[in-house]
Amino acid sequence: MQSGFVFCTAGKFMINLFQHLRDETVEAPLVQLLESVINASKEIAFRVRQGALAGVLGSTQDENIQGETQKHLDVISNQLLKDLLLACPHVRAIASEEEDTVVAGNTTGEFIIAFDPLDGSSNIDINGQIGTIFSIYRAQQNIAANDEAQFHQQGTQQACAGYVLYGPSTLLVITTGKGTHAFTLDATQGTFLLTAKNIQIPVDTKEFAINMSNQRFWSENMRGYINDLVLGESGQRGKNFNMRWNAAMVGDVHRVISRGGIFLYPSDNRNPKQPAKLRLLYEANPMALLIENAGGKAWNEHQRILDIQPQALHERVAVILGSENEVETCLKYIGAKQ
Ligand code: AFP
Repeated sequence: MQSGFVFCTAGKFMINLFQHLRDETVEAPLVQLLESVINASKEIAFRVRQGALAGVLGSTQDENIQGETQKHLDVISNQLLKDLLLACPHVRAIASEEEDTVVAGNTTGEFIIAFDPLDGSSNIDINGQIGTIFSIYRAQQNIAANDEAQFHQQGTQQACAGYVLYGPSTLLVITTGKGTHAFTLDATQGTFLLTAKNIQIPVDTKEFAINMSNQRFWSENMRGYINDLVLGESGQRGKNFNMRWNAAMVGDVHRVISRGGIFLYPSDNRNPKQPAKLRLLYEANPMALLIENAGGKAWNEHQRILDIQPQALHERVAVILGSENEVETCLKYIGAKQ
């Protein structure tokens, strides 16, 4: 393990991730598990930076269990995380967007981890934002390592959640329950350095993120809410809103965490078998914990995301998260009882 303070390229002494985790008195097994996630993400970041030179662009011939075509980088990222996590003695089981079922690890491991190895796959080939999202829970003693019931824990039980955003710089945003913090990868030293401590999301916003092309499939109430945002000063909201959409939750949530906003992926009636798009275990729950620990709010259309009792490994939920007052306004429009 490296020493806690690093002289970074900007010429300042900064706290590295592992010193920060020691300051937060995070237990050693969890720190070791996080080291595996970090090592995998640094490998992924390197390949992302190399792009076509690393031969990581393009699609495979395969589909994952969700019926989505896998990209080479999805498969590579999943394999890197899987190999490093299964080699960690503290991991009892893993669940991944790219794995049909739970993969058992060490039967005495204290933790389980769910992850989306490469969120925003459609951005890979256009050099856009992509990321890795993860969610860590304590393993349940009376349940077998390969039993998916290990993962049927509410989001409130997460011991740690985070994402690594592979953008112009590589960022780790993480919470172990004591605030949400951001670390920037100093590529010259291979070290994540603390660059934003105790992030606080503004309670109000004038920015929203939603895939507008789906509006004909939303509920009437959701259409009404978005319509009033679009009407701006001329509508009943009385202020103008701006719209942004990255098509990678990790990029959109990072913007919300950085400067406020509301991010929505509502339920829709495009496909009766799939009333929502985002996955509870490795997209909605970790993002909800990061958002709440930064002072924001994260709901589906009926309840707090972190209170949802998971029923299945790859289940999907509607997501409305971000600046507290705006999320509450949206929930009023759609008739959610808060
Ligand atoms: P992948 O996990 O398959 O890369 O999908 C990304 C995603 O689940 C999420 O990150 C985005 O918010 C959303 O899909 C984008 O969906 P649209 O295709 O509707 O823009």
